[in-house]
Amino acid sequence: MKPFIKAMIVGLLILVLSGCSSETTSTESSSTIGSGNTAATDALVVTAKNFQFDQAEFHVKANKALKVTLKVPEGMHGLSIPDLNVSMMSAGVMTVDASKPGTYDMMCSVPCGEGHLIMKSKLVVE
Ligand SMILES: [Cu+2]
Repeated sequence: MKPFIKAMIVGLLILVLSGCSSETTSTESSSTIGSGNTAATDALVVTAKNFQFDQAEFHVKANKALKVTLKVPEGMHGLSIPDLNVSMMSAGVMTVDASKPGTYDMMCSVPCGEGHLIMKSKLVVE
């Protein structure tokens, strides 16, 4: 009886684990929002959470008056893009001159906790 129960538990575990991993792969493919979403947009919308931005790479079209929106649904975060003079200490909207194509560093500007130093993304101005 005991080995049978053991086998059932192992079987269940395998079912649960494989269920989990297939879920992970499906969320992974859909959360390729990260670097997969490379279509350049007219405005920059960034969501900051503990402890990452919603995309590893943001793509925008070169724009003399680029609207930058920062959303902070979780924690305390800011957004800094030094080369574009973006400095936001909390959620908000600002307009910046992003007329020069290039790749810009983005980082969190608020010491938000243990993950602060890894809160980095890239902004690609096309
Ligand atoms: Cu931070």
